[in-house]
Amino acid sequence: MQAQLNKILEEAKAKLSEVETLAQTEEIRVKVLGKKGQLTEILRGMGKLSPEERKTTGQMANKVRAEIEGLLESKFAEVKAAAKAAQFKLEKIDVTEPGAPVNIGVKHPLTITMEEIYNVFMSMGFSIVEGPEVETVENNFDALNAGPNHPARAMTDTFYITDDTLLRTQTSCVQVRTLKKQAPPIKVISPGRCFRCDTPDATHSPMFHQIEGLVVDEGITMADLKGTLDSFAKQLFGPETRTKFRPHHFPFTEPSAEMDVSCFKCGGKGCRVCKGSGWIEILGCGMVHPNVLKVGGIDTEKYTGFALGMGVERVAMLKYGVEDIRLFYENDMRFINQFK
Ligand code: 2U9
Repeated sequence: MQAQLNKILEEAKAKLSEVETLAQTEEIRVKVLGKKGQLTEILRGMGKLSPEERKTTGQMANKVRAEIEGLLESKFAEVKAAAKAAQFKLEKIDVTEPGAPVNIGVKHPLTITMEEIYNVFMSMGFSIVEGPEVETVENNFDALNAGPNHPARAMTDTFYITDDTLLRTQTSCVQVRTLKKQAPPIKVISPGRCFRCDTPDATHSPMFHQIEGLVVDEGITMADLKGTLDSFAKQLFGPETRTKFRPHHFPFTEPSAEMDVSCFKCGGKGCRVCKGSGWIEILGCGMVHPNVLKVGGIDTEKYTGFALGMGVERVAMLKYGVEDIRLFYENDMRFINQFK
């Protein structure tokens, strides 16, 4: 029996020197010290021995058990430490490593242009109003003095949704809504997307952006219109900018005009941007037609107003020298990143 005990001890020592994992170490513990383990079996069989033999074998068995328990304890500690070290190695984070670059993105050139225009008007006391892109024929045409025979109402020019609803062709309908619900004084700009049945080319797009302005109060005259728009042009294109107003026609304003600015590229001498004329057409404007004011229930004897409208793409194309409107809608980062 003592020889058996020695064999168990030697075997346990040999095996424990080879194992590397927690599971293998546990396997040895169960094989030697478990309920049906080699040493447990021996201790159980000791009842059959003589008292003398039981004493010496018992002492030796206890010594062997203590030694194996000690070996197991240090092996468990060793494999646990090795497992932890391996895990640390695997999960190691180099806090000194530079972070992955974050792509922050840039503002779209149309957004940049719109924000510049907002800032100028806001500095002059205008507030920004927005409205739906799907509008009534009434708000988009009738209220703006564009009668049933106005050419813009043709199916070929406007995207109709039903007989009474359409995709707005200009943002004037937002100001019509303002006129209907707000009493003067009114001083607003309305930016947003507009839609017209145009075949896309370098200067046309079926979807484009407008910013329109409307001022209604007592005693508003053409002088207010000219002063406001001249100041707008100087703030947007530089203090040397000169303006000129040419007569025009719009159904919603009377009188109406188009405003040209002196070319911000050549200062008026004539260049490629202004096509040699020294002037660039920038917006339309006029004194609000009394028929339009009446839609909002406004007393046209007491109140007058002026309005203006401009295409944002046109302003951005001129300012940045963009030669094809379609570039704005392609989301090509090589184009958009140039406006950082
Ligand atoms: C109300 C009354 C009048 C808005 C105006 C223009 C002149 C104009 C065009 C510029 C280029 C549209 O984008 S474009 O094609 N617009 O010239 N717009 S006055 O007049 C209004 C608006 C609302 C109630």
